[in-house]
Amino acid sequence: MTLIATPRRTFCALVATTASLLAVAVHAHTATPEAPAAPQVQVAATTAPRYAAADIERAFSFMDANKDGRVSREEAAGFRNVAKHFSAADTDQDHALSLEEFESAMNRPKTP
Ligand SMILES: [Ca+2]
Ligand SMILES: [Ca+2]
Repeated sequence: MTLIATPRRTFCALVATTASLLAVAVHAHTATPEAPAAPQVQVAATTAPRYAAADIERAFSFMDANKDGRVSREEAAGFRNVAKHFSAADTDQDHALSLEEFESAMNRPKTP
């Protein structure tokens, strides 16, 4: 009895195991569709001013040694980064930076 029953039981177990393996395989294959990519939430940080207006004004008046409301090239000379970008910041080409010019230069998005 046992000599006959044992192989059959083994066979049945093997079939059951194979079936469940197949089921798992099929399930794994069908149940994982490509999940749609989560929408990338663009943080508004790229458009928000990088410097607060108060900080801009403080820096501007610090550079504006003669307090005429403009930063001349001479006044900017002591500030390496400002001097370096002076021409680009001086959009009206009057050889002085207004607060508006300075502010827009400071908050201009960096281009690679
Ligand atoms: Ca000045
Ligand atoms: Ca100017």
